Amino acid sequence: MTTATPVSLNEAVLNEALSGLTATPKTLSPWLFYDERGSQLFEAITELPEYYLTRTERALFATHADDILREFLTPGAPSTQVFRTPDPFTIAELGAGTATKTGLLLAAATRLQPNVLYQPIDVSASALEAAENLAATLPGLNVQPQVANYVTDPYTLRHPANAAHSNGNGNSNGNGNGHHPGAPSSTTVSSSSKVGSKGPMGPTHTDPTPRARILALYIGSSIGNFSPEDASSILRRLRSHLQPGDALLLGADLSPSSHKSVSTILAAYDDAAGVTAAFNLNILARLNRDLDADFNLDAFIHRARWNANESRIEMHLESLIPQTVHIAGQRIPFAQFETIHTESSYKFTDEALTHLLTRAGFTPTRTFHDPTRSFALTLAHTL
Ligand code: AVJ
Repeated sequence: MTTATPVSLNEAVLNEALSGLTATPKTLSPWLFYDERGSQLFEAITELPEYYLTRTERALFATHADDILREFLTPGAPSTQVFRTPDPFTIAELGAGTATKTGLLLAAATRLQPNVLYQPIDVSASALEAAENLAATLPGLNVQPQVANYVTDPYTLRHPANAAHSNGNGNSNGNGNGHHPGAPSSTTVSSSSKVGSKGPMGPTHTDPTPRARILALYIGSSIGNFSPEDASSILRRLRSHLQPGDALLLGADLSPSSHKSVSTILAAYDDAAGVTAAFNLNILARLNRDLDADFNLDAFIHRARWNANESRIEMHLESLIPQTVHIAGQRIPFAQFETIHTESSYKFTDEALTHLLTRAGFTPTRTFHDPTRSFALTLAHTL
């Protein structure tokens, strides 16, 4: 339940600030954005007219929740078939936060299977409380949160017990309420059950033993904050927790195209109301608060740039004047126009996503796009 690093949070903030600000060029890591104030500002960003990412991804869940689950459980099955599954399954989520978008998928999951385990993983315990409240609104959903940083801490993904097996008639019998997916079910079905090769479960489901599986969610374009190398290692690490038949749903923001201009993307990181500027500057306010640093917030300005070579938005804080800042007895000199690089948000082509997933040991099976091809939810199986 705790992070693996013994250092206190403030010590981690100090280490990050000193190493980033004494480097050339100066950087600060995006995790520093998310203190209490920063988390509030990020929530406000997701509601901005310019910030299309959250709203677009939510719409994809609203439209395709059933399609996503069908494709996960029965790859290639036609969407016209009535869809029920007797197999208990887990939905795990890296960086779940408050899990507002995930609610749409969880609601669909509990409609087709009374035995769903939801495992949100997040570094913020308070965010996980909100995720846990989903359990209250969705009967039959078992929530097992884990406080962990999925980049640096160990985490576990649990398969529900394979023995648990309802009668395949879906959730109408109500036996799922409060049922623990990890516990064996009282109803078992013989190996001659209809869950075979011809039924609505599709041709791939030939094993007479129900298989409890994991669908891992890594959504919200969180992957975009990491360099290609780090993104690969996060996905490879996730892959090592999964078995054949499990799958990953990756949510990623897409590169500029004929459907989507660079200026649309830039506006999402430089909104008219200045909320993103406040979010970016809050990183300096945080260093003042937590480390007693003396940044003059009026002497820095928010900058968002499109880096075409790297296919990423970069956020910087630019020093308007030559100045010296003090942190924990250290002098940090700034030249006029010098910047601190605070965040990269990578944007992906479908090909880049396929490449990234394939290198990490996943096989993309289906991608869900919004009509403007701004955002992608890619379902990838493990083989
Ligand atoms: C939370 C990483 C997906 O990169 O779009 C929003 C963070 N930064 N506005 C993103 C963010 C500036 C966001 N992610």
